[in-house]
Amino acid sequence: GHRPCVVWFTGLSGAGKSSIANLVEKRLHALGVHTTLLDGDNVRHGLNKDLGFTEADRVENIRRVAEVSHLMVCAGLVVLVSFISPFRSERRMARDLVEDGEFCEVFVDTPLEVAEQRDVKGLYGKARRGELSNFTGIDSPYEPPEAPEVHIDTTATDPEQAAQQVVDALRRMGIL
Ligand code: GGZ
Repeated sequence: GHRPCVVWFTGLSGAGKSSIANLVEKRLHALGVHTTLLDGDNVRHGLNKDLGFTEADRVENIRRVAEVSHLMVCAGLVVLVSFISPFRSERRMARDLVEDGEFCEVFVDTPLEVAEQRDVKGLYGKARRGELSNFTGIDSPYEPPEAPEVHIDTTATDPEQAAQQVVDALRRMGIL
């Protein structure tokens, strides 16, 4: 058996949060763990489709995601959450909604230069050209976690190794 928890991935656009979260989910399924994954793709097109990328909208985006995560933890799931979630105060709020030891913050640490260099979706280019405003790292802030349960340096760790680090942390925490 396993205990429910929130695994909260934070990092810049293009840092690799969703890739790692998907690999963690695969590993958890292989262990028979019931999971759910919340990310921009399934939340910003539905529940949060009224929200954009101003500071107020990001705060509300994360507040709703934190509340949904809480509900899903109460239903017994391991909830994988993958959003930039740029502000410490909202990540703190998400943590405080669940019991002690039920929140695993994963900092997917990719330097801005590296994410911008990759620019998989061309969004950094648009932001630099002024075609997209309030872009995280360009003209909107990102506050790195001070004491995450897992800190992944993606310049030195491939996604499979990163996923293993998260699973190891869940073991240490007594979730698995
Ligand atoms: C940051 C933006 C923006 C702006 C669109 N700033 O790399 P992606 O495309 O797939 O992930 C980014 C995603 C960020 O949404 P989140 O809900 O995770 O953000 S937050 O937690 O701050 O609310 C990016 C895309 O949306 N995107 N415009 N201006 N990312």
